[in-house]
Amino acid sequence: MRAVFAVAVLAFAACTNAESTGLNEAPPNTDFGPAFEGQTRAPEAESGFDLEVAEVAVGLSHPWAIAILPDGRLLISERSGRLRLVDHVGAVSAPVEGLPPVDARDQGGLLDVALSPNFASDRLVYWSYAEPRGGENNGTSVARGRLSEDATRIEAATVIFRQTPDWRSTGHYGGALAFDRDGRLFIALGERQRSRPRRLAQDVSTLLGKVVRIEADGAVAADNPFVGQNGARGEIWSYGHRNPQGAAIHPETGALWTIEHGPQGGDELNIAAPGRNYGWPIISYGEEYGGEPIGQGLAVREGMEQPVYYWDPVIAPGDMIFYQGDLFPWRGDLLIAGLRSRALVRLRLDGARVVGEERFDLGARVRDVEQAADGALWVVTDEDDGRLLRLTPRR
Ligand SMILES: [Ca+2]
Repeated sequence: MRAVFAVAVLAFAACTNAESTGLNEAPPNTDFGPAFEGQTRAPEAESGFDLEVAEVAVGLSHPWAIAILPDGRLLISERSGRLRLVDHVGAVSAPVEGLPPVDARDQGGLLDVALSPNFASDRLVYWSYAEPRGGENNGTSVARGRLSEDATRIEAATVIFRQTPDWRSTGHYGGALAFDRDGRLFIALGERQRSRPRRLAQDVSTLLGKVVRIEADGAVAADNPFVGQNGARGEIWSYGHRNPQGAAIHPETGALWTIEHGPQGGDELNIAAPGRNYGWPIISYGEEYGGEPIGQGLAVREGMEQPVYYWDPVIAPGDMIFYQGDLFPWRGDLLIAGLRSRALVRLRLDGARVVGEERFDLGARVRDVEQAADGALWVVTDEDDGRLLRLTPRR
């Protein structure tokens, strides 16, 4: 079955080449130095090959996320609010029915999609989205529902989580979803971009600029760090985040790694540990878009966590995975969808340290990356005429 899949894709798809390019040598926007060696600008890690890029599907409207079904078909969210099923030859389905309305303006819409860890038996699909909350207000919400046997509709869609407070903003929703090994769901949440709500990333009585952790049915996970603390929300796992659109569970440690957009400079890779403060908007390796400092212009403060790695200039990260296949010689590496960098970004890791970086130029904003069962990579491009690409090593 898998071999047929590969042959069919190669027979139907137009193939091009994506080169391994050098790193961005442009000067940083800020004068900050790293807090430890290797925290930024790791040496280039050259794989020694380019990527074969097969264009498997086109015509997707700003696709955001890919979830791979057990049979190899793909569920793909479009920011405009539609969920599509894409089959093994790239045929795109009519929109899957049964999703609640989304507020599809600017950065908002239908965002991440994740399958239940028990999907083979419960067929539950989880998705994050910008939920209209009345007037011009909205907020990031997560719903789940059962994918019908014929995969044409979501049955019994239920909202299991709502970020509060609502805000009148169309930016910084975050939205990344990741199930931990115990079947609990992490949701990474942005701080809604405007100057007032962004300060609330430091306020644990709100859910702006947080990573939260809930049971699969939406209940607060009882062992969360702020459970039982007066004035704090029990959903919170970690805080001080800006706009995290990527999350992945480390395959060996089980820890949650997140990646978030910085301002001008200051994209961050973090290991999100329970109860910890990741600093935004008190510390950052970036600056305001006009060049002014963020707050007091600090990158380090006691009691606030340092990123594992940061970028200045930014790559603008979408989602990411830890590569676990054999098709590429990259087992354990982090593969990151690069939006502004228009690249697949690879980080070579040594434990919790980044020891090398490589970029493959895909010539378009890359929103999501997933690993197929055969080790090939699926990516989607954030375009009006968004594309589903299958990447393999070109040797
Ligand atoms: Ca931070």
